[in-house]
Amino acid sequence: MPPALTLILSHADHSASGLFNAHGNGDLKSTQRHVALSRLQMTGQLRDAVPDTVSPFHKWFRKDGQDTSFSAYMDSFHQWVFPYELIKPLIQGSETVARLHDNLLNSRDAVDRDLGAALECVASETSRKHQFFQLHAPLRLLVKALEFNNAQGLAASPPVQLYIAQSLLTDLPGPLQGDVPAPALIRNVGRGDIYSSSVWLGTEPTYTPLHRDPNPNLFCQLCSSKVVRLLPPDAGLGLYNSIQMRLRQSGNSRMRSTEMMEGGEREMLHSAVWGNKTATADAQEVRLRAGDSLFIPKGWWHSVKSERSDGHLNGSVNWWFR
Ligand SMILES: O=C(O)CCC(=O)C(=O)O
Repeated sequence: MPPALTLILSHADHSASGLFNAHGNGDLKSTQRHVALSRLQMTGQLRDAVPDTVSPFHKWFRKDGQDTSFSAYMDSFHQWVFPYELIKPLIQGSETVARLHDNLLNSRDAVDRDLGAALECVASETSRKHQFFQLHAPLRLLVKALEFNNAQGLAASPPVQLYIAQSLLTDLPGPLQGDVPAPALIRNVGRGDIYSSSVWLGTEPTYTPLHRDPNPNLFCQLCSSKVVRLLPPDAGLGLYNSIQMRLRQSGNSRMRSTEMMEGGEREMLHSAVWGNKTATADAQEVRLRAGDSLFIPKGWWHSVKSERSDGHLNGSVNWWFR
C-alpha cells in the first residue's frame, strides 16, 4: 500500500475531503465537489509533493517484529535534551511511574540515576493530586521508558506515558533536522512561509485534546499509527464553548495548552470527542499509519491519539505554514 496523503480541504462549505494515494489519483473527484485544488497549486504535482516520511523512518527507527524502536543511529543523540510531558493516571498507573523512578535511581549507571532524579517531581508525595507533568530530560529517558514498558509487559500494569510533544524541529541536532526537511508541498503553497514545526515522540498511548492551530498544518506520521478526529471551525468552537460553560470558565487558549491536559477540562474534552457520538456528528476521523500525512486547514479543530496503548514508540512530525 503506497503512503497516503489525506486532505481535508477547507473550502467555503468546510466539507470537502479527499484521500489521495502517493500517485495523486485519489477519490476527491468522485465527491463531485468544486474544490479549489488550483488554489493549493497541487494539480499534477501531488506525486512529488507527498512528504517523504520513509527516509527518516529507516534512519531513526528499527522494526522489531510488530513494534518499532530507535535505531542505532539515534544512539549518538541520547544525551540531547527534550521537553517532556508525562501523564500519571490518578487511579491505576501512578505506581508504574514510581517503579520507573526507583529503577533509574537504583541503577549502577550515573546517567540513569540523573534520569531518576528528573522524575522526582512526578514520584513525590506532593504531586499526588496531579496527573500532568512537564520536565526536561535527555532522549535517553524515552529510551529507558520504552525498555521499561517492554520489560514489564501490559499484564503487570499500564505503561509509562511519556511524550516529547510539540518539540521544535529547529531545536533538534543538525543531522536530525536534516533528516526531516520541509516537504515540497508546503514550500510550494501559500507564501511558502513555515510558521513553526514540531516533532512528537512518545510511549503509547499518546494523546492531544481538542484544539485548533493558528495556521494550516501538515502532519506526518513517522512510526506506528495515530487517529485524528477533526471538527469544522464552527462545530469545534461550539463544542469547546459548551465545555467551557459547563466548567464555568472562559478558557481562551484554544490552542494545545497545559490547562487542557488534566482535570475536568481534559475529561470533558475527551468524552465529547471520543466518547459521545452525538456530540461529534460533524467529526471526520482519519487513521494515519507510518508514511501517511494529513493536511489540517487553519481553524479546523482536532484531537489526536495513538491507535495503540501498549507502551511502544510513536513518532510524528508536523509543519504549520502560511
Ligand atoms: O500528535 C499529537 O499528539 C498532536 C498533533 C497536533 O495536535 C498538531 O499537530 O496540531
